[in-house]
Amino acid sequence: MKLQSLRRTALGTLAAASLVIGGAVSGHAADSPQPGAAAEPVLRDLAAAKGIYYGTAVTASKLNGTYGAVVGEQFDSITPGNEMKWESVEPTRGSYNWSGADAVVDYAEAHGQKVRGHTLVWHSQLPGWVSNGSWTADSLRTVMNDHIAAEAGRYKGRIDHWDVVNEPFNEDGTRRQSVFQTAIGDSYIADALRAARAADPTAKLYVNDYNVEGINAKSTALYNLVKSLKEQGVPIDGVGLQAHLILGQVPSTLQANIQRFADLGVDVAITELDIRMTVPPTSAQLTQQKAEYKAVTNACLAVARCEGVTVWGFTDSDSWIPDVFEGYGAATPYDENFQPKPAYYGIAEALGWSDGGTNPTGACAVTYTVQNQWNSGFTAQVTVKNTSTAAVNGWKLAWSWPAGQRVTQAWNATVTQSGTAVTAADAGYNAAIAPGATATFGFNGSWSGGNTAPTAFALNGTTCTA
Ligand code: 9MR
Repeated sequence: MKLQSLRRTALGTLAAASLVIGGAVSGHAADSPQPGAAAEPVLRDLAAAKGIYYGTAVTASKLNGTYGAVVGEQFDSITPGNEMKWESVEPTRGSYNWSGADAVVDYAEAHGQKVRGHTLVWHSQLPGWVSNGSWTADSLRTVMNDHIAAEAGRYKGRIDHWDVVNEPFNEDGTRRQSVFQTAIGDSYIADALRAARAADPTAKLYVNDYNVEGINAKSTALYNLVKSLKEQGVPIDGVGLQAHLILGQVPSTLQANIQRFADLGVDVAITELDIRMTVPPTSAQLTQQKAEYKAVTNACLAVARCEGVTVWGFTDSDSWIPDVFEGYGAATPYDENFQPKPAYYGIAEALGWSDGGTNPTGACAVTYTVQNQWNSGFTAQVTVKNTSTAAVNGWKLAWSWPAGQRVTQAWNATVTQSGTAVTAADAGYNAAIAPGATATFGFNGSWSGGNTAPTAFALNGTTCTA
């Protein structure tokens, strides 16, 4: 809360952002910004200046400490990851538990954020009394409408966007055979939208789905649904493209797809963006992920009716990916220690941020020297040279270990490691590197089996010559 009030002043924005970025790492000297240091980007402010929002899914119980501070600082929309789902709020018929959902809405209001309500009607995370009930069309429609009236009604006027219906389609564009589809039939979507409009007339009502980011059979089915709902006068305001993407597979038709929905007269949002990769990530993968986060953000910015982007968890420590896709992870813009990854800077760059001369061309050279090595440990020195013509003001140098080494102690930089991915951040007093100048830091590490040197380094998200 303190951070939030701080960020409302020009100086406060810089101070608070640095505090959050540095705050995860003990003793990061950048807690007080250095004179002349480039401001770390603040995604919510950058997004607002571009006319969109930038959001994240959150876990209500984590909204404190560094996690809560980053959410408040960086995002202007939040989506409860699980707390508004049917099984969470109405585990038995007519008896409600609003604690998690209330916490998210209260947090958003305290931090000047929008709320994306998620989700009213979905086949998954549905309590057994609904999914296993024996229903007629009328009896399930009543239950569904009552649920919508209770939940959307409780938060009336406080929710900006509702994912009213989630994931109604199969991959081939046929309707998913959920309990709602089988008991009520095709009309359940229109019924749900009408009930949501009645319960909360000011919330924008969305239908949300995955694998509908590019133009394909599923997104075309969604397109035809929206078209027909519009023709029938059913209240539908927007389409949510979840965007659970795989590195290297951002659909080339993303922008065209957003545009065709916009042309139907509805808004569009990217609602659950993450870009997963095999773990541990290499610095080349993280650099590619940066480009892909940037591309997705740019696709939204390119279409006037794209309202905003929500990442599905902002930190790798709060992502569903590792639990569901074995061998995959690193899908979000911050690492597990709340350190911004190159992806974060990719988003910021799409939103118009530039680091005011912080190595815009990525021209840098790194010398890595093992100075001393013993049976299980070693000491290394790293020198980063700014080979560009612009000053570097604040730096992070990333690399990944080829042989599973671990950094145990560092000097002249704050070093964090997640899996084999290492980030060395300037120590404050050495944040500025003039053109042609260098910064040097060192560390002790442990090794076993082999101690081969890293092959690639990236300075502030762009690759250096090694
Ligand atoms: O992030 C959610 C995770 O914590 C839950 O375990 C999971 C259960 O299905 O749901 C996740 O969120 C999903 C979202 O509600 C709808 N789109 C897919 C998301 C990832 O599974």
